[in-house]
Amino acid sequence: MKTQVCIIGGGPSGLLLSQLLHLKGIENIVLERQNREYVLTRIRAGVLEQGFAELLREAQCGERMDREGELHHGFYIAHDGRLDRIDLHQHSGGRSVMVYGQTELTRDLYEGRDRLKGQVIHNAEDVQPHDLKSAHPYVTYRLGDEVVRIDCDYIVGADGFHGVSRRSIPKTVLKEFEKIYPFGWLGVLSRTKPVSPELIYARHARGFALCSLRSQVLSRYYIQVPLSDSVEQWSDDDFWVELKRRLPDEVSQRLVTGASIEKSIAPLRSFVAEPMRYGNLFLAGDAAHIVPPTGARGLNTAGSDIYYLYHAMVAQYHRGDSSGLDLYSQKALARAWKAQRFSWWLTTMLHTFPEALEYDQRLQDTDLSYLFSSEAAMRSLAENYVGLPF
Ligand code: RFL
Ligand code: PHB
Repeated sequence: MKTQVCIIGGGPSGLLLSQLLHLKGIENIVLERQNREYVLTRIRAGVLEQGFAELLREAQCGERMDREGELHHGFYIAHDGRLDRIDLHQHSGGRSVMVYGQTELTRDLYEGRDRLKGQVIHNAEDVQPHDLKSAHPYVTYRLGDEVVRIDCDYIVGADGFHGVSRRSIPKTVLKEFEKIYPFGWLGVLSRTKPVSPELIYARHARGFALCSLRSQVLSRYYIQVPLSDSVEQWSDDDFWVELKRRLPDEVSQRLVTGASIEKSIAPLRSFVAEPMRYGNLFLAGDAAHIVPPTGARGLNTAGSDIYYLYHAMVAQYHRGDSSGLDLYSQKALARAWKAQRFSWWLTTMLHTFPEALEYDQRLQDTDLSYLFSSEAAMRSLAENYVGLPF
């Protein structure tokens, strides 16, 4: 087979790029290891920045998001038994975020691909990029007993943190930066009315908690747990009891509990791989960088990679201008590192660290009290949370 751009990974990054390129007449094929149902059962992100939402609209996949998603102008930080609100709208010059689940937007992107008759190949096994440094790279994969080869101009590695793309860059070229946190998030999805119309990030001596939502009838809650915990150890009842303990009384008293419809633990990790281009392979999204979910940056940073890559490829194919592709790694990394900094800062301020010095705890207290005493600090938080410009 032959195409212009071969995209490895049919998660949100790969699908969004595929859809955008297709709309500009650039041929592409997406190779996804899993089947569609599997991809659509992963419950992940919930908060989209405006730039991401605009990109979805440009991809002609934003209609349901605009109908069913919720615009949020602020969120709360709970600490010391009280609730303080961050007014995103006020502190970011009128911007806001969209609460719309990653599962839903991935479904919308698949429907977009179907509508345009885009090529998404599921159950592609042993996907392998080849000849990355040549002008004629290619990708091989296996479907059952058949090995297929796709010749292309460019390969995009949008295959997430555990994908094959990053691993095909020689170790002598790739530099990896990593920070592993000594805890994870236990997440529960439940068909209950959310405890608050806006998100609540809670700092508590027993550990961090987050009250989020997917809609006014679907709640998403998280609590910080030790890395040694397993999901099986946590009954629904145990989860609700622990969550309530970490919330101010006024919130826990109105918390509606119910059966979990999904429960999972995600370890918290920061990771960046540099460079994001090797020859004619371009990494995008979680394949190149991941953040702890505290700042809601992961999917949004994947979105900014796609924005840069999409515009760079259009410039290359439509005008023969390769400057965007040449600058891709530099531009995408500059923004990704800012997301790293923000996620690290928010994670550090709001979580309980097992071996923390009393000194560190005092600094956390001071960080919070400074935040709520300073317009400038709140502006900085809001600016990062709604998304830095592309
Ligand atoms: P994905 O979603 O991991 O998709 C990669 C796809 O590639 C496929 N794949 C392969 N295909 C072919 N061959 C191979 N060898 C392959 N290896 C892998 C996989 O099957 C998969 O379908 O990466 P992508 O597209 O870059 O998207 C990134 C986002 O998924 C991620 O950044 C976010 O979910 C992070 N995140 C959040 N981000 C936000 O912006 N806002 C949030 O509120 C937010 N909350 C979260 C989150 C992530 C979480 N977890 C579980 C890590 C909350 C949580 C709990
Ligand atoms: C979520 O709803 O899953 C969510 C929201 C905000 C975050 C992380 C996760 O910071």
